[in-house]
Amino acid sequence: MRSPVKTISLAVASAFVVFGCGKEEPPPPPPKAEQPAQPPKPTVTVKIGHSSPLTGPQAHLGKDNENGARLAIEEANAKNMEIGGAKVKFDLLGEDDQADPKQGTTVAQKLIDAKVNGVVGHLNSGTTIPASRLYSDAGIPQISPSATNPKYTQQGFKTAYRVMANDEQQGKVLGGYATQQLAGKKIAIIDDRTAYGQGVADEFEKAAKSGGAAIVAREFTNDKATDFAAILTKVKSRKPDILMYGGMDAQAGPMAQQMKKLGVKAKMLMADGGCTTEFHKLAGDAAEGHYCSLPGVPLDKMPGGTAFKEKYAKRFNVDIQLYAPYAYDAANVMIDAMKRANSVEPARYLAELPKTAFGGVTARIAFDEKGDVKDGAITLYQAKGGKWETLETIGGAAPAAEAKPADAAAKPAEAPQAEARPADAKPAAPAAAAPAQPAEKK
Ligand code: ABU
Repeated sequence: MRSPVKTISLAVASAFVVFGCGKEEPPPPPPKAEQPAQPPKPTVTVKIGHSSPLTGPQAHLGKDNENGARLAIEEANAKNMEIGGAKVKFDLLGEDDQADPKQGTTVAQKLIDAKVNGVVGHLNSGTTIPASRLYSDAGIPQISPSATNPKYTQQGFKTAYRVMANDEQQGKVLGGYATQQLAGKKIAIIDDRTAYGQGVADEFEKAAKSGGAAIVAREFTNDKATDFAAILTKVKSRKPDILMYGGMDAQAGPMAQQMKKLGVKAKMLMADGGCTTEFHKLAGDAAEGHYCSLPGVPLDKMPGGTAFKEKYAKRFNVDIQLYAPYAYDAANVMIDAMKRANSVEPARYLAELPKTAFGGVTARIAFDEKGDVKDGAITLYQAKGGKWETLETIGGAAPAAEAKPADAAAKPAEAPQAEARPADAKPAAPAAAAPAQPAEKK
């Protein structure tokens, strides 16, 4: 018979063997149910159309625009974005419209047939305006980086946007500068009869007249011309103190040279089309002392501006010509709207464009009810020692700290925010009013 003490000791000992010494593992958990393999996320190709002159006298500008848009797209692709639950790969479809209105509509139809999700372009007002009707009919959002004729956004198309101040604003600033700061009394005007050249010259003329100047000559040429002797001889006989040219650098450069040769003493004033490094190349030392205006604040005064300049030069092995930063901003604004809409479908992300509040390298970009950039600044430059030297910036958006995005969701996650206007910027009166509500396209 077993003694009770022995029995208890055995029980304790066996309990120690089973649980106490830890040598025996607890039973393994039941096997997990097999996880179903996740199907790979689909990749959607998003086609962004781009159109500019890639041949002819403005090819250097057209390539510059295309490069700006390409850089934005390459950067977006490097981020491996997902939109609407799919991986997206952006593809740039670049077309040559030769700065020709007819070719502009041919190219627009080609891009529509290719089922682009949006268009960055065109470069010229003369191509952008007729193409905009086709994009509108097809419901494809279009953001022009550089077309400045007011008509583009005055047609009532919900699809038409631009990121550059228009010629009404620019002509007014140039006209005011000519009559006030430069005290111009007798002004000659030449334009190239394009939608941009004639349009900006008309706006300048109105402003110069209301500033008290007399228009002593109004002549015109075309955007392929290189010989201006006849019109400059006529202009010289009227003894203007200022000659305003509405047109592009390919004409402005040789015109400046011929002015010097013929002894036309007037100071030349141009809007953005002449505000290029190419103008200096073409005009040589005849460029000295002339003026130009360019929408936006100087790139090196904008957050991300200098970095953009360096990235651009490294990627393309050339310096920025003129509108590349605007094309970069236009493409980024489009991608930003797709992200906020969580859709690359034109109809879906188009609804987000009016709510844009994007810190670009050229400006803090928000749109008014027509699709024009709000509070667009204009900067004036003078040719000195072979380059454009900044004089002053007029107008411009309020600093980001004050300018709230239209809504929280509209705030871009990755883009730099414009933090400050350059020190020499003069805010236009309405600039203090930060955009509070998204502008509904009318
Ligand atoms: N912004 C001047 C050049 C482009 C245009 O034709 O409007």
